[in-house]
Amino acid sequence: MKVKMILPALTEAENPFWRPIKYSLFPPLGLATLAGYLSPDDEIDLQDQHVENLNTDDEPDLVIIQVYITNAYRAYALADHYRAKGAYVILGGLHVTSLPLEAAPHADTLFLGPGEDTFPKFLQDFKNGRPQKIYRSGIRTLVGVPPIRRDLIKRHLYLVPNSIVVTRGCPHHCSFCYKDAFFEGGRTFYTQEVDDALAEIDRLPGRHLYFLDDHLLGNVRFGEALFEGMKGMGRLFQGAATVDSILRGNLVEKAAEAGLRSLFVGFETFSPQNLKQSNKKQNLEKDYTRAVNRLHSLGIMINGSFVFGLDDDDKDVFKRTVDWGVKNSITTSTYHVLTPYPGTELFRQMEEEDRIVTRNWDKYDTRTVVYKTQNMTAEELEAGYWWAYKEFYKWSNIFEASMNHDTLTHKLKHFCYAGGWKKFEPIWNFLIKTKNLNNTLPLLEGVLTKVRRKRKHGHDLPDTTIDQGLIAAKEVAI
Ligand code: B12
Ligand code: SF4
Repeated sequence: MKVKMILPALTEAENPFWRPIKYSLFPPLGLATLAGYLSPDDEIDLQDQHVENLNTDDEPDLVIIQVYITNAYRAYALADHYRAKGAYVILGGLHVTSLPLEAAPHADTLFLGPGEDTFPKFLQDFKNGRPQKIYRSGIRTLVGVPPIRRDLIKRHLYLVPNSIVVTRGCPHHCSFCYKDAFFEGGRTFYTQEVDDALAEIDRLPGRHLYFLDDHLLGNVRFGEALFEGMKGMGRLFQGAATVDSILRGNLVEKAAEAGLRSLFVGFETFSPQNLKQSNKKQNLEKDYTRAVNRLHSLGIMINGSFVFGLDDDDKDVFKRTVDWGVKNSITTSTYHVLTPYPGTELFRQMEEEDRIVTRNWDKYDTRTVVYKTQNMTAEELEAGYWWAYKEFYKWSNIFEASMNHDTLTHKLKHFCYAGGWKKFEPIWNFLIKTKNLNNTLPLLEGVLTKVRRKRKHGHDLPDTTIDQGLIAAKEVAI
């Protein structure tokens, strides 16, 4: 059977907000996961519109499309195109799960929730000529899942080809998060078997890994076993976790020993009222600065996530948030305009209060205000969002944030990582155009490497070698 799998672009390349490097980071892991259930005899073409032009002149038997909110219209157009040609088209992913009635006219079959239980069932039914119109995920387990078909991923087109997820979902229930809607009808947080996760890690070439799990430190027992198993593997990795998991116990230390070098942390807001509004209980009364200091003492860089536009925010929130990030040496910041995704508790509340101002899903990109704001106008909120990005990534602020670290190498590492991510767009674009992006991986690995300086008075001095990064940089053939 000829199978086409497509991840339509989340933003069009013509869009002024298209940032090639951001969309060339990770391969389409969800689709490669599903491909594991197909037969080795199937002829599979997996295309990711973020990094390649789609070939739509082909004649597949089965078309599988992953639908996110901001690629929904592109996904539906592709689905219509292939259905008109007689292909059987199936749609799944976050947006289809939130709004199945919207997606239904564009699909032969819809999938709600994760695909590990429903997709193999569909394949069986499809083979028997009796596919159902809709499959709803109910069984939530990762036990016995087949290996991800990484052979279908065009590794050279990505900066971070080694993305991996070893858990699904999250133990928390923030009202703006997609998670509860997507995992409705079953467990909302579950993990792989540790041995399976370690085997998957072992299959990945090179040193660098990026865990895309919503909350890598969410299950302490699983985390402990995973990091114990990873010790001695020589890996460097990045991941995401909550403030409270950093402050609690010593799992984060174990992660650091296993190679954790940078962490995406959901700070989101400093206002207790906003945290309550978002049901983000896990951040309430937590000392953010202590969490930051703990990560820094372990040599872990921080990508802080912040949301603007919650009801307790006013016009000062932008400056306060940027100043705090610079003062606390946050390496990179990701700012979002609050976005009520359909299916979430936040969307339900806003709809009830008649605050949703547009249902054009292209605008649900966390850069655009799509609801009636309080305490500031939509224009002020968007302007503040852009100002925050510009301000945080000013050379002077990158410099100041770097200089707040204790050691010279920490300072340099911060400076290179933040500057490299935001200040060298033309170089990234050139590397992408010339298909050399993956060659810069040694540079990233160099910046993330942690080494031990010579023993002094019987203690290891943890340090990070920027030198290795610079040496690696020289080796990169541009
Ligand atoms: C990687 C990633 C990206 C990549 C792109 C996607 C990619 N290459 O896969 C990049 C970096 C570009 C990206 C960008 C953004 N992202 Co993003 N991203 C992710 C992330 C971290 C991992 C995705 C992943 O690989 N998951 C693991 C795989 C195994 O799961 P999966 O993809 O969901 O696939 C499974 C199911 O969905 C299902 N399935 C999916 N499709 C189909 C189809 C069929 C037919 C079937 C049967 C099943 C099926 O089966 C798969 C196996 O179970 C998720 C968080 C997460 N943990 O999922 C956020 C996430 C998807 N991103 C999110 C957001 C908010 C964004 C941004 C808006 C952030 C920002 N402020 O810039 C931008 C988008 C910009 C824009 N214009 O829209 C939100 C989405 C919220 C929502 N309701 O849509 C998420 C959920 C993060 C979060 N916790 O809020 N992102
Ligand atoms: S902690 Fe993060 S992933 Fe978990 S529910 Fe909240 S926003 Fe979603």
